[in-house]
Amino acid sequence: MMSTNQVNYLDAVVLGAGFSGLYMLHSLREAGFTTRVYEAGDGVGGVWYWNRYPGARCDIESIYYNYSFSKELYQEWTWTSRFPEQPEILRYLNFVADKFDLRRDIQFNTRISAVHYDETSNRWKVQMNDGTSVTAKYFISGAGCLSAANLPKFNGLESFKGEWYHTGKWPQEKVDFKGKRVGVIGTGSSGVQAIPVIAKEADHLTVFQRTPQYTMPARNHPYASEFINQTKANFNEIKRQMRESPTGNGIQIRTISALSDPPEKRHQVYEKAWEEGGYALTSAYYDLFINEEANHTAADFIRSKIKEIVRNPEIAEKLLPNYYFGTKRPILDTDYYETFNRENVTLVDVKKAPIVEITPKGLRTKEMEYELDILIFATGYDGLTGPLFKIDIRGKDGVSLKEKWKEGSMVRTYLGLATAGFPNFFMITGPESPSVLVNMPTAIEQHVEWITDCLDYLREHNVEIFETTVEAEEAWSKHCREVAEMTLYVKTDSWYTGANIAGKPRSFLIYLGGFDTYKHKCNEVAASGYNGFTLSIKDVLSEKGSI
Ligand code: NA7
Repeated sequence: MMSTNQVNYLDAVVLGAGFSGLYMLHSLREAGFTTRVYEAGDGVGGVWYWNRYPGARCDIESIYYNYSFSKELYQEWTWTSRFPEQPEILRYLNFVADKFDLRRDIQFNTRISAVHYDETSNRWKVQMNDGTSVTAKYFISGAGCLSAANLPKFNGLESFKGEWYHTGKWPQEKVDFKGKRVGVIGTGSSGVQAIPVIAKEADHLTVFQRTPQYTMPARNHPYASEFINQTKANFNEIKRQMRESPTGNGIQIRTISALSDPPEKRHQVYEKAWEEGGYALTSAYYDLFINEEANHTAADFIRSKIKEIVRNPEIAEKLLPNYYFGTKRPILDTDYYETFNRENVTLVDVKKAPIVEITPKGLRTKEMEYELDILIFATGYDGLTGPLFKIDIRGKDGVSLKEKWKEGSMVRTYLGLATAGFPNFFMITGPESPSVLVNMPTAIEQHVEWITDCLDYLREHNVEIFETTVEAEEAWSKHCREVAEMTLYVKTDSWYTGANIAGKPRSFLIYLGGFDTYKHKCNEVAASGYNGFTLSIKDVLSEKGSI
């Protein structure tokens, strides 16, 4: 049941009812904080509520892509297959909401539009789009990393007579492709997942590809009941793998270099990984994303697979990627390259002949016009900072987060959890935390638990204002950039670097030092009594250590 009763004051306001918001609510409520979640959608799920496009599924194995905080929950829920589809993940999150009776403290259909810090009362004033507002001591963002859809500016879109959709804002009703001429712009994870499914149903599918991608077979399969039983019996070990590994998802990265194996042996390793499916190939050698030569070996292998699978050599050629493998998110697919062997699928290279405009009848590139009934934008997201910038968040002196982080790509956070000038504000999986490059539910649980422990500490020590210092965030941001510079990730334009959004300053906003290392650092900070933060009791500002 949806909660609508108006409240005036809360200990904590949480934005969003996805993986982050649901656990944050549960955790804070258990710790005795009055908490409410505000959610724009009419149900729980966050990114899994909005991403309903055909073929949408997770690229992390389901037995790891879930919460590990409750053994009972893990025993009660049963995944049906290796890589869960969107409806199943959404059912899981609804199950969680019901099990922990979360809905009574979630206000749906309510978008938070502005959040302003009032320095006289040391409280956040949270403004909703329906005109109501609430005051809270803490503001916690569970906005996620990929929730601000990117719809690039295409001239003439408003003139299009057909239907059009963005994969990140898919309608609840089924979109019928039967007998239709469909166009898909974009071949990232969303496009690659949707294309094979739509191709089977549509009369004709035209794929507008700007950058060919590396994608690997997911090899999804239903789980046998013995496997599920064994997994549930091994809960403690699964939890340990999630919470204590560099990736947070049980994937073991082999500790040898791709260059230490002779070519035939390496080929066998890659073949085996290709057959195993999932991210086995990305973890075949430890240096694939830090050594150019090592990277080339994996890239060459995938290119050879594309040429093997795609029968028409001209089409295969167009599908060959030529950036560093893995530096745009590596994709898992089901029959993606095979789809280009179908008679009803056309691949258009829009790097060679760019899109000029959307017309009433379809889409015109520099070369020709394509007539379409349905146009799908699989054009991605304004990642990491985009979800936060959708809200007018203002800290001390009325400075907005957007203003603070705008100048010369000056995103600065301490541990991706907090930013100076914004007291009592926490970001779950914020910029400069490991977030999207580890298993998201694991990253989320770690942040939620750290924040809950922190609030508990602040309550116990009568702390009114908790704020990171400029020095701490400068040092952390510098460290993040230095780690990123040691990798190949920074050499490619991608949503990781912000390069996919026109005018967005380029910087790498994900901590690449590994989840285990990161968690250790966060724990150290907490154990020190929050080194790097200023804690103020009532009106007396005191550096850490003086409380
Ligand atoms: P992505 O991975 O950002 O992919 C977006 C795709 O759209 C990509 O192929 C882009 O080409 C293409 N694109 C974007 N703008 C344009 C324009 N103007 N013209 C033509 N093509 C364009 O988003 P996804 O939704 O697929 O995946 C996002 C994440 O969700 C994914 O990484 C997983 O973590 C889950 P480009 O490569 O920029 O040339």
